[in-house]
Amino acid sequence: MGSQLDALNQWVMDVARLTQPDRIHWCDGSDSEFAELVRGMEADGTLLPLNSETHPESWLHRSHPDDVARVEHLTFVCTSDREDAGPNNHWMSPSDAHAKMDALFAGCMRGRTMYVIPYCMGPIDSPLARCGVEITDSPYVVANMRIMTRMGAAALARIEREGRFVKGLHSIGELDPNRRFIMHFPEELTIQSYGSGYGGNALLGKKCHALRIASHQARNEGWLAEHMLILGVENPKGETHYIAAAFPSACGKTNLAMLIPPEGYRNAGWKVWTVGDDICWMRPGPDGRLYAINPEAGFFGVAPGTSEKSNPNALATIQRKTIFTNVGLTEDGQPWWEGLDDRKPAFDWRGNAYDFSGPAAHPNARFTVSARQCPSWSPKAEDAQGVPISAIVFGGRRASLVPLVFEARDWTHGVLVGAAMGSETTAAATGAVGVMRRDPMAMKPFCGYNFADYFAHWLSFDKPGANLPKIFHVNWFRKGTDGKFLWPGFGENLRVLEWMIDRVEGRASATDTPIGALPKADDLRLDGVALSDEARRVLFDFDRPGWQAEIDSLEDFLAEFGERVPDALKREQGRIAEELRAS
Ligand code: SAT
Ligand code: MN
Repeated sequence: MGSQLDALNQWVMDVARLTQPDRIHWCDGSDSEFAELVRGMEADGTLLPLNSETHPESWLHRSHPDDVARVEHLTFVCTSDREDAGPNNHWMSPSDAHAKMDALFAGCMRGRTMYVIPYCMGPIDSPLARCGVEITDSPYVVANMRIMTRMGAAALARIEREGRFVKGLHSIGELDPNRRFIMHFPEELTIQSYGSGYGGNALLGKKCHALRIASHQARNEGWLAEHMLILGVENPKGETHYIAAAFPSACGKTNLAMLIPPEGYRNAGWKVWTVGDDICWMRPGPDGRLYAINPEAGFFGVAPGTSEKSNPNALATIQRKTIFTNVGLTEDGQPWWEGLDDRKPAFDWRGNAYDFSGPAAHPNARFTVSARQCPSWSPKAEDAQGVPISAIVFGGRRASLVPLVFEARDWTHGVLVGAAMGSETTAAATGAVGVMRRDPMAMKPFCGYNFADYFAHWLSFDKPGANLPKIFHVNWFRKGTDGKFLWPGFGENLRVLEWMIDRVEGRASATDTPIGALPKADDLRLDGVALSDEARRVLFDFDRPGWQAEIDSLEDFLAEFGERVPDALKREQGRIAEELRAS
């Protein structure tokens, strides 16, 4: 024994030789270690303690103003064959990338402490969980990783047992956008990230490991690593269905995962349980169903827009022991963001006196908090075997064309529906906001290999013995002629989930169309929802000419991935195009 830890020790020593830290600290994940880290960060201003009466054990972190979101143009997948990364990724050869990163990392930790963070993605005893080690010079990253992952001694013990772990090396460097790269080496199970302290770039267990590297591992090992929330819907009979849903960043995954049923449903005994709000790892179980775990232990949620109305569970969750990043501040030291309430903040996210000229919180301001603090946290979220998934949902922000909900006719069609996902961009990544782009399965920024191979991998789950979930598509963001959202969203989304579960159970009606099975307004339980005539019409409408154009543009999109696109997917696209023309 010990040889695996020897490999880890050797790597840590190699990194130390390259980066030249003053000190090395192995993180054990203890409370006292966390307290010590926080003391240091309070002393140097990295963390500002918030009002301890309203927000005990909570802090504000103000990032560098140029370091507030993921940087997709600086994020690379470095496979030996460029084709394996695919047109969906920026690519660099592993040798070029290593040379570039070695030069950046050389001596970068001088005067700093190097932290070694063993972590486990998923319940520590779960066969679906996977381990990693992140080396970083940022105590802010350590504190966040402690909340977001199972970090410390137990993870180290599992690594010693298993041997295999993902190696992540991170330095904030100079926080210079011109010296910033997020590199992935899937063939080496390695991540190297330099020059950013922002969540998706720096908390390497999250998007870098649990999606980009894990998607590659999942393909080799026969499972799925997805950008999906997981929730349980419990009906008055006490039966719970679990649903996994993929939406692009900042499109309401956290809100849906923590949904509070409308009053009538609550009184009747409906409950929604949160299993995860961002990432889902799924694999087929012995009964052929897909079983899912949430590899994370916390939420890194978008603060702006979170309110008593939009997400009371999130608000309750972040009342204590929370790290806020880039929110505004009230006079008495409480965190504040647009959409929270009508108080006026005293300081903006940069720490300047608030002058009402723009938003006080950065639009991508975040909270980091342990999932266990969430009132709707599912007892099943810690289950080593995961939860069985009854339905998979795809969705995006689409102001027009796409109806509130429809159901794919089978798995292959569902994979095409996922591949066709489009959404307007958000502040979660740098770049223009509100531009429509294709974001297959909400994985455009996160799939660690060629999308064509990824689609083939999805299709491969449809085999004898499989008992796969039904696949649906939703659009909460359809707008009316007045430019306002037609669907009230939030808790009312449960009505759509109820229809899906009834479809799974064979109880609900829908009309077959070329794009899938579409409910009429009367097929959903809409009692008490104030919907305009326009909403009742448009949300359940199938716009044939609009869909013809959409499906034609899908053909062009698939063609971008060339010969590797599975024939079954092209045939499915062709079938729909044909049906749209014919009827
Ligand atoms: O990538 S993050 O984890 O920072 C959040 C997101 O964009 O989904
Ligand atoms: Mn996300």
